Amino acid sequence: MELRINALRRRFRSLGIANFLVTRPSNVRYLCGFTGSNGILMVTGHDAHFITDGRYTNQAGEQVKGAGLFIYSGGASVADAFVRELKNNRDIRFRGRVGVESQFMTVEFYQTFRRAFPGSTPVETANVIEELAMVKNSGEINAIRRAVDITDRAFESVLPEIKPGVRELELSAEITYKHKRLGAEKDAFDLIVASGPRSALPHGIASSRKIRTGDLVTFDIGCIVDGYPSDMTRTVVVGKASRRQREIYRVVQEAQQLAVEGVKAGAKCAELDALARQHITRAGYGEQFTHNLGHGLGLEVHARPVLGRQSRDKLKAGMAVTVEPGVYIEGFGGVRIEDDILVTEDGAEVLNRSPKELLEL
Ligand SMILES: [Mn+2]
Repeated sequence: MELRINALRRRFRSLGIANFLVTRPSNVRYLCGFTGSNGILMVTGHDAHFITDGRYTNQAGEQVKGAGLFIYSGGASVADAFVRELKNNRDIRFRGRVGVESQFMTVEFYQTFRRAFPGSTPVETANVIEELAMVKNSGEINAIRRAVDITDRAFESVLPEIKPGVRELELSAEITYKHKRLGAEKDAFDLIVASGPRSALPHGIASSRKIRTGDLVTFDIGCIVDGYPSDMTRTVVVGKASRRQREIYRVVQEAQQLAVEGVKAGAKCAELDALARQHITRAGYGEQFTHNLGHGLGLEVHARPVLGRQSRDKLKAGMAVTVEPGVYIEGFGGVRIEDDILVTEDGAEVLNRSPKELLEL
């Protein structure tokens, strides 16, 4: 944790910032280890201070590393408590420009801070910690590997259950159950099980729709181990695939493979997106690939780097990313295939083992 706080300090100093106020929960966790829902971290030029409320006294004592601990009680907001602590506590010395996470600080907090410290200037920043967190250490990579393995096994175990008459929610419940039985903390997000025409919804969270013969069914599933996610998508056909289903599946699978083969340290994320997108566009489905190619995996499921057309990110060894092209045709259905991939010095390691050939169940 000290290493991470030091890295942040070097980074914000290079931006001409004297202190940094961390309000995004996953960034607080990344820097000091706290997993609760209410807590903020102030990193100054020479130390760090964590503040949370009385519900988390024990938890913060056990988890927080590398920062002084302040617990407040009563109904005050964390912003009020924080300002009070800064003003009253002589151990905390801070002055000058304070970096804030502009996407993750409430207006209330911002205003409270400005009123309390009119001489201090909040500096709006974005993605400072998210960029420090892109390259994973071995512990983080291990957690991702375990999450991916659990999701692979959960998917394998649900395959025999995919039959006409079964509801999407029953299948997602089975996967959730398997995730937890196999050692995950929880699902990484609301699981997507999207069948028939619903498979054309890129984020079709499982519904009460019953599976029918001839349906495409998209599973976008993932779990959390030690805070880190898996995130995998597979699309299957119930019964025999039609020519059109087969054709779309082939295009998406080829596009996915092209992009996966391009993953290596130094690759430009925008160019990886282009590899897949050009293939899909040549096949006539470019307009139906309506999202980015993929994203980094971290304490947030959708983390940096961004694998998309506008991205300026470049891959480095130790990053974990998804590659997940899709084609979605309204009223007909859609196909998406997604793997989790570890970027290595000389290429990439696809972590998922689930089959990618078209499964006709
Ligand atoms: Mn994903």
